[in-house]
Parts: sequence; C-alpha cells; structure tokens
Amino acid sequence: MNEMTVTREEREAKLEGMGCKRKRVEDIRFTQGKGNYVDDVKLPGMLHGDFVRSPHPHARIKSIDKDKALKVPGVLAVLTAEDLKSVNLAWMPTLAGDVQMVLADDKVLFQNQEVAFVVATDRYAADDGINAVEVEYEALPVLIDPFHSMDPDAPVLREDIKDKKDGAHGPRKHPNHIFEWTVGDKDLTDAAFRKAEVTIKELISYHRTHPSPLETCQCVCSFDKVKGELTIWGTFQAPHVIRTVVALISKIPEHKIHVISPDIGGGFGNKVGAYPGYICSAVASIVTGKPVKWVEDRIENLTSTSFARDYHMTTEIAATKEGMVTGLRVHVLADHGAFDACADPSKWPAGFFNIVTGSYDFPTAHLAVDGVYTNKAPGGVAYRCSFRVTEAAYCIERGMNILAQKLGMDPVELRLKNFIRPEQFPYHSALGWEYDSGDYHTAIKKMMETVDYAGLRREQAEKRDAFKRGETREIMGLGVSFFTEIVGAGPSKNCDILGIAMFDSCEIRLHPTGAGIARMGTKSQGQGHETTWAQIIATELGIPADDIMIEEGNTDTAPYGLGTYGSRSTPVAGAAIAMAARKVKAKAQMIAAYMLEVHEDDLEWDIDGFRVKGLPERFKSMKDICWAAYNAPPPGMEPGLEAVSYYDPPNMTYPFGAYLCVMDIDVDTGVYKVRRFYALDDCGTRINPMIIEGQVHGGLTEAFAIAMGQEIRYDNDGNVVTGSFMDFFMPTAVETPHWETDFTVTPSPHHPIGAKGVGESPNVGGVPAFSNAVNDAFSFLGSTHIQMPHDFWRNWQAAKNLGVIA
Ligand code: MCN
Ligand code: CUM
Repeated sequence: MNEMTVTREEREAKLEGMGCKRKRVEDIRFTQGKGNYVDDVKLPGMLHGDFVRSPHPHARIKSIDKDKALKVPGVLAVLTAEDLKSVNLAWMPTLAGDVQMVLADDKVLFQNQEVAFVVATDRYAADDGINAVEVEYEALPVLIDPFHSMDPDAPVLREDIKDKKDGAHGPRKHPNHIFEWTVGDKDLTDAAFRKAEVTIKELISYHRTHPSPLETCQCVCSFDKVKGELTIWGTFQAPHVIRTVVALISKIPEHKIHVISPDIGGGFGNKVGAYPGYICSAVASIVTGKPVKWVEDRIENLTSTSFARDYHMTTEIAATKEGMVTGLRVHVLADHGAFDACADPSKWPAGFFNIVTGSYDFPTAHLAVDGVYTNKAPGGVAYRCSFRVTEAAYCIERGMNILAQKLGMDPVELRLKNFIRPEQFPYHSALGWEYDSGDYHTAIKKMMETVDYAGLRREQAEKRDAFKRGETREIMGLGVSFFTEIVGAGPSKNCDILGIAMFDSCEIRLHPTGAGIARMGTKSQGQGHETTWAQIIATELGIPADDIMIEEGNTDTAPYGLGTYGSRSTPVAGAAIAMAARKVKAKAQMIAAYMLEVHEDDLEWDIDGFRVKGLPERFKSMKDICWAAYNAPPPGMEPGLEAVSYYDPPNMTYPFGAYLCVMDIDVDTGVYKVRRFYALDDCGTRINPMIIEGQVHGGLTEAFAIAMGQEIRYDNDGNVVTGSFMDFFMPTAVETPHWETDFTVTPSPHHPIGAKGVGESPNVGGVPAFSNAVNDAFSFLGSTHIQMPHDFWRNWQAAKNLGVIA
C-alpha cells in the first residue's frame, strides 16, 4: 500500500467492515440459480423415500400390508415401526425430554403422521408404492381443543406414558398433561392483586401457525458399508447437534458421521428439530447400502413438521388508578400436539416466556404454564419465535393496551409511565432475567415524533366522530407495540440442548498473502452470514471483507457450535468471531513488533495494521504481517496465524424496539388497509445496516401474515383445513405493506462488539402492532379484545358482533 496516496477513509472503506452496507456475497450464486441445496445433491444409485401418512388424527392400527407395494416396479423396501424396532428406532427422543414415534407404533396421534416409509428407485415409484400400502385403521375419539385435554373423560392420547407420574418438569396432573412450569412469587403477586385499584383479565390466544420455509425439510443419507461412515446432507439449522444426536442414537462413532448443511432456502426454526424422515432415510441407507433421499412436499411440511405458537394466555394486570402497574399474573395453556417436540433449551419447557413482563417495571409477577397433548402435529418452537418471546410480547403488549383502554389512557402514555428507566440497567426482572441495556424512552419518543403520533390520534378522533355521524364506514386503528426480546442462548449455566452446552465457535485462519478463511458453528438459512461475519473480521483484523471466506455447515471442518436459531448467531458466534480475531491480532502484534524492532507495547492499531506510537511512518500492514507469520516469524515463535474461540456468553442480549401500525378497516366488508408501518429497532452495534433492514422487512412480512390471516386450523374431527398455500395465507408483494425502518443504538455492555440479535425482533414486535391496530380500531365501539388472525372475515364478524352492521 502506498501510504502517501491512500487516505485513512479510503483504507477504512476498502475493508467494508462493521457498519458498512456491504452487498450480500451469497446472492451472487443465489440470484444466478447456482445455490447448492439438498435436493441438488444427486449421488450414483441414489434411492428415494416417501411416507405413507395417516388420514386419521387418532386411530388404532389394526394391520399394515406391504405386499402390493413391494410388487410396484421400482419399490425396494417398505419400512414400518416393526422393522425399526429391530434397530431400536421405532421411537426417538425429542429435544424436550419426551419421546416421539418415528413410524406409527400401534396407533396414530395426528393427521398425516408417518406410518410407513417406502423406498424406491425414483420419487414416482415411491409415490406409487405408498398408494399401494394397505393400512387398516380403527378410529378413536379425537381431542383437538386443548381446553378439554385434561377433562376427566378425555381420551388418553399417549398410552405409552399413561401411568407416568412425572414429566420432565414435575408431576403430571392428567395422562394428557405434559408439564407444569411456574416462575415468580405467587404470594406477593396475589397480594398485589388484592390491593389493586384497577385490574384487567383477558384470555389472549396466539393461534397455531407454521414457518413454512420455501424449501421444505429434506435430507440425503449415504452409508458407506466399507468405511462404516454415514454422511448426511440435510436442511439442518444446527448440524453439529444432529451429528451428536445421531451418534448417540445410532452408536456410529461421531467421527464417522459427516453432517453437511448446504445452502438452505429458509429455516425460520422449522429446521431445528429432528424428523422421522431423517431417521428413516438413514436406516434405509444402512439397510440397502445405497444413498437415500427424502424430500417433503408442501402439504407434508405444513401438516407434520414443527408448527408455531398455539399458546392460550390468561393475562391479568394489576395497577393503580394513575396507571402504575403493580403486578402481572399469567397462566398459559400450551398446546404441544401429540408429542412434546419443542426445540427449547432443556431447562425451559416454555422457552423464555418469562420475559412476559416485557419492557415494564413490574414489582412482582407470577407465571404458570401447563403443557398438554392434543391430536395435532408436534413442535411449537419455530417461526422467528425467540423461544416463545413472540407469545410473551403479544401477551404483554395486548395486556397493556387493554389496561390503557380501561384506564382511559393513551397506550403510549401508559407505556412511558411504566418503562424500565435507562438508569435501572442492568435490570433484574420480576421473573428472573437480567436485562443488559436499554433506552426505551428515547426509542418510543423517536417513534412518536417521526410518525406524528399526536396528529394521528387527532385524525383518529375526527374519523370516529364522522363514523358516529354516519359520514364514513371506515374505522382507523393505531397499533402501538414496544417489545423487549431476549436472544443469544446462551450462557451454558442455564442453557443446554440434551446436555450439550449452548456456546458457539469460530476458527480464523489467515493465509500468507493476507487472505483468510473463517469457519463457524452457526448455519445461515438466508440471514447473510457469509457477508456479515467477514465484516466483523475486517474491522477487527484490518483485512478486507472480500478477502475472507466464510464457511459454515460442515461438521468435519467447522468447530463445534450449536447452530442458528433464537437469533443467537450474532450474540454468541458473533462474539466468538471477535474473540478469535483478537487472539490472531495479539499474535500479529508480536510479529509486527519484531518486524519493526520495537516492544509490542510501543505499537498501536491503525485500521489495517500496527504502527509505532509517535512514529506514524513506521507501519506494518496485516498483509505484511501475514506473510511474515509464515515465512519469517520471530525466533522461537511457531509459524502460522490462526486461532479458534469457543464463546460461552456471560448473559443474553436484550434488543428492543418501538413499532406503530396505522390501519383503516371498512366495517361492512372487513377489508383492512395498512396505511403505514413504522419499525424502530435497537439491536446494539449494527454490523450491516442493509442486512438488518432485510431481516426487519422479512420478519415484518411474516408478522403481517400471522396477525392478519395465517393459521394452521383443525376442524373438530381433527382434519387440518389449512394444509396448503390455497388456504394458508402466504403474502406476496401484492398484499405486503410498505415498511418504514428506523433505529437507535444501545450497545450490549457484555458483548465484545456490543451487538445484539435482530433476526426475530420484527416478528416479536410486529404481531402485537398489527393486532393492536385492529383492536384499537374497534375499541371505541365497545370491544376489548378480538382474537387473531384478523382476516377480512373476522373483522366483518367483529363489526357484526359489535352491532355496527345488521
Ligand atoms: N446483524 C447485524 N447487526 C446486528 C445483528 C444482526 O448486522 N446487530 C445481522 C447478522 O450479522 C446476520 C443477520 O443480521 O447476518 C441475523 O443475525 P441474528 O439476529 O444474529 O440472527 P441469526 O443469524 O441467528 O438468525 C436466526 C434468525 C432466526 S432465529 C430466524 S427464525 C430467522 C431469522 O434469523 N430465520 C430466517 N431470519 C431469517 N432470514 C432468512 N432470510 N431466512 C430465515 O430462515
Ligand atoms: Cu424460534 S425460530 Mo428461529 O429460532 O430459528
């Protein structure tokens, strides 16, 4: 580099480090159709598997006849639970401490449950094969409504554990009861309610929905009989965890299992758990000695893989007449479906739902969660959920609005009164968390000023008067939401998956010419890690981001990590990257000192290299140092320039944000229009503002979908009635509103670069903003709470119930 002609700004810009709107490097291959997804993996002799699935939601299996299927040309094998029993794999452990059938054993427990696995030479033959398998069912009574799960005469769903007295978290109250989880001080909270001047109580339900990534769940399993090695290509958000679990279940040594997550077409939490398809493909490959591919179709994905939400939250807030909150009491009925396959850290059966006190200074709170079985698909933790933070934010943000309505107070004013104040951080919440940093007042005030909140309220008041005078049939709603999230699981002292501590990792290796590679335990599904991780290294090490290759998703080469979900990558792996870079930098400094013939303490870092303090012309760039590290290291120092960091965070990070939705609803048709949506996010230090904006756009679009129509709905007979994109609302560019994004920056004090996660924030804050807008619109007509999703029909129904239309 010519020091004379290149300015500091130019050197800085060349790095494309943190804060730069660097273009996504992965998009070069994605936009040209050059991505490499699981279904692109085609191996010689590869077979295809497909499932026979149950049409019944609850039935005894009388018999399974494979004979006709085995005669279909191309069909090689039909696996049933009986076959899997010989290898002890008819059932598999779930991440929540439950067990789950791989293939239906004696009975089926939800519609579309896996009953048999047909293996054939191609996908079409497999499909013909499944149609030829004859299964005789005897229908059993169906349990769909979780509020009836623990009725004395409710059908017992899980006969395998009907006599089990204790669940993973204490005694069970009923054969259909999974766990009860309580947090907080019950006596103090009950006392607060006895003394309260004002209370509210409302059943706030967050309906069942589904992340439905565009690429469904899939895998290719290839067992090499000679080497005794199993290679699995799969759509896994956490490849190392899959490797360890496979090793534990199969007894194949862990070093002989190769798990590869190639490019992934969206995960959204749907690809965290283990599904029967993975086990059946692996067994089929071991049995046949051929690679076996399993690829779900859309209906299978929507009806059998991890759903989201299905939380029914009875919410009570105690307050003074002036609107100071004095207590929060929440009871959750959690519908987990047929098996408890929630992908939560082991100690957290309701995830981090105990963030339900939100952004408010509740002196006391009490939470109880009851998990129950129903005849529905298993899952529950998925879909930009931050481990149930979406449900918690919805609960408290609806609750605060209901309280504001009862007090006759503006919802923003009520929030301002009760916010945790900046000087209270680090803040200890009544339900046990330590919030690292926040400045809520600044964020909400910026929101109010930017949107002219007062002006919008005046307009709303005028419209309401006009409505009452009969001059318009349109009502206007302002949906305020202020969320605090908790992301970055997590400190290993309280977060593990099946005993595996939730740290994360990064290994950085710089090459002699000043380029390098970094490998991570995380796995992008679209979040742009290849772009952003290199930016952290660019700033930390002064090497242009373009010269750093990022590799994720291969368990043979990546250091052990816990994967990407719960917006944990930036809080945990992002920190590991900075820490690994700092180890590299420490060695680089020793090398530079030797090269410049000074003591290392006499050096200072300057953008892309070290210079001697007070002698600016005495400088060694990182590029020069890399060469020297290999070719002329200081005497006694081993050559090379690389480091690995395993980072176990001291705390989680607590991003927050202020959102506002402005909506107009025509009461006669229920048709709504989102006039404006403003989203202010604070995720601490921002690595790539453009990627953050993309994350927020995506998350808001999903929030819009969920709040305004998307639902996995079952009829009373247990049939899924929203099992395809014909019925499951999937917004396109046509329906999606315009998003206005904004930010404040309150760094995390414990994270090496001050960054907090952001991937799930827009869903956490977005859903309550939409729902509060609808509820705010209807509130002056006497309504307190209308359940989501707020599609046209339900809006029309709400207007009808309120007597506004005949
Ligand atoms: N980022 C940043 N500055 C910050 C925080 C984050 O620039 N202060 C960048 C990160 O570098 C990263 C992206 O934003 O490129 C998301 O980072 P983070 O918030 O740490 O979240 P994760 O990478 O752990 O991604 C998980 C999160 C989850 S849990 C779901 S669900 C979800 C989401 O990401 N799934 C997605 N966003 C998704 N986006 C796409 N395209 N596809 C998915 O499946
Ligand atoms: Cu909970 S959806 Mo994300 O954590 O993969």
